[in-house]
Parts: sequence; C-alpha cells; structure tokens
Amino acid sequence: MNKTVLQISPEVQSALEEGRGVVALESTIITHGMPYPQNRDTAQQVEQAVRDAGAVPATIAVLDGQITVGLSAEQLESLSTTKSAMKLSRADLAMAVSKRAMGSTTVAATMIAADLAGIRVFATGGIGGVHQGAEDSFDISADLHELSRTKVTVICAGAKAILDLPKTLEVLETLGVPVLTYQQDDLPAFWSRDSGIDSPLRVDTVNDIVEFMQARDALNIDGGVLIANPVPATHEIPRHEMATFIEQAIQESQQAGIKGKSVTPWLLGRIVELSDGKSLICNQALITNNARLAGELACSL
Ligand code: PSU
Ligand code: MN
Repeated sequence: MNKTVLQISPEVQSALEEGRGVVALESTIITHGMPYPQNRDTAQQVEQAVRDAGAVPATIAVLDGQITVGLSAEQLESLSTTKSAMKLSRADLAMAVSKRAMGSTTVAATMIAADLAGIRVFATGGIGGVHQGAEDSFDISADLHELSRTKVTVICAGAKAILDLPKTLEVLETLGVPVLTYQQDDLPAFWSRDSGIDSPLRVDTVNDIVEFMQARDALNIDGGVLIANPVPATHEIPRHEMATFIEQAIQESQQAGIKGKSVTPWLLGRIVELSDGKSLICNQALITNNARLAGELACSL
C-alpha cells in the first residue's frame, strides 16, 4: 500500500497503535444523505456518541485524492457544504484518488478504507441493497458484495427501507454475509423497528458479537459481519406510516427517470419532504444509536 494515499489523523493513529477502540464512520450520508446543516450536526453527534462509548471516531472521506481517516472540524464542515463531492464506491474510489478529487465514501468504500487502516468496526445508518424493481433495473448496491469480501463489522439499522428487503436478505445469504439483529427476532427496517421479516440470526449483548467475530476468525472465514440495530422506540416511525411515503417517492423517482447513484439520495430527500422532516430526525437518531453500539463493540474487541 502506498502510504501517501492513506492519511490517518494523529488521534486515530495513536488509538490504533495503543489498541484502543476505533470506529469508522462513512461520509456519503454527509454529502448525499442529509441536507445542510443537519448533515454536519449529525456527523458531530455521531462522533460524540462514539467518544461517549469510550472509542475514537474515524470519519472517512477522500480529500484532494487522499483517503482521509479521521476528519478535523474544518474538513467536516467543508464536506457538509460542498456540492461537488463524488459519491464513491469500490468501482470509483481509485478515480477520486488518481484525479486528486473530493469524494465521500459509501458503505462499500468506507469498508475498503477502514480495512486498509486496520479498523474493524464501522457504524452507518442503513446499508444499500436490492432496489424495488431490481428484476428490471438490476439496481443492487455494491455494499452487498463488499460485505461479502471485506473483514469489517458494520452496524446499521437494517437495509434502507426504500429497498426490497426480502430480496436484499436473499442476496446477503447467497453471498454468505451473516445478519445479526441486536436484541430482537424481527429484522429492523431502518426508520421502523420491525420489517415483518425474521432476522437470520440474533445477538443480545456486545459480548455475543465479540464471540461471533472471534469464532469467524478461528474458522478463517473472510468478509464482513452485518449487525442490525433497531432504531430506538422513542424515534421510530411505524412501518405502515413509512410505507405510503416510500411508495409515493419511488413512483415519482421512476416518473422523473432517476437512475444509478442518484436513486438513493433522491428517494431519501423526497421522503424527508413527504414526512415533514420526521424521517430526517429518525435517521439522525438511528445512526447515533448505531455509533454508540459500535463504540461499545470497538472497546470490547
Ligand atoms: N445510511 C444513511 N443514509 C445514507 C447512506 C447510509 O442513513 O445516505 C448511504 C451509504 O453510504 C450507503 C449508500 O452505502 O447510502 C447506498 O447507496 P446506493 O444505494 O447507491 O448503493
Ligand atoms: Mn445502485
């Protein structure tokens, strides 16, 4: 690895050297997932939640072609306000590096960077997955393949509920990605605690997760682990309430011809409008909740 491409902040570097807990955080939610200033405020809250749990946050983005692990307050602010950041996944991460561009990392690209830096725990809001209508569009997020090959444990609130959740779960199973739901049997659905689908696996404590990861190490099984952590009950929006917004947003996106990388940001933005801002507040709460659990896990490892 050419070390000049990877820029690890001094705080994250010393935490890694001392074997303290470090949690990777993504940046596409900052540039493409939320409006300003909620994106910046959420990024700060999420970092604070990691610290409150006793770990060190490492928000990851590409700045001037450098994969930057651990952002300063100024770097976070400029990422929050820019309109020109590339949304990076496995396929285009190297283009941002070679062109010395600015880019935010999705779940897939953040996993790659976390792995390069030696970070094993990563918190996000919701992973990408199989889109509704994928049988025609073939739109399946690269997050799923990344989970199957890169050894990082990703804590999310489930796959984003704009997706086809049963198909997403099937692809994860085919790829051999374990899905462990935290403290309940039902798979969470991002803004909602329940999806109506049984989770393949369940864990009840942080120690359960640690032991599962250790067992995978002992078996020499490659790839990531997905932890689904339900949104706190105080902030959830019930599934039936979200269903109308999701359906309307998807219909409008198809009429507007939204395709490719724009689909997820477009839908999330439209759902914030349709829900009168409620989905945004919920999204902030669930990612902060995931950061807390990730912080606890990183400290226990
Ligand atoms: N979680 C959120 N909001 C987001 C994302 C996750 O609460 O915007 C981002 C992640 O970076 C994820 C991406 O990888 O959405 C999925 O994009 P796509 O469906 O285009 O693969
Ligand atoms: Mn896609």
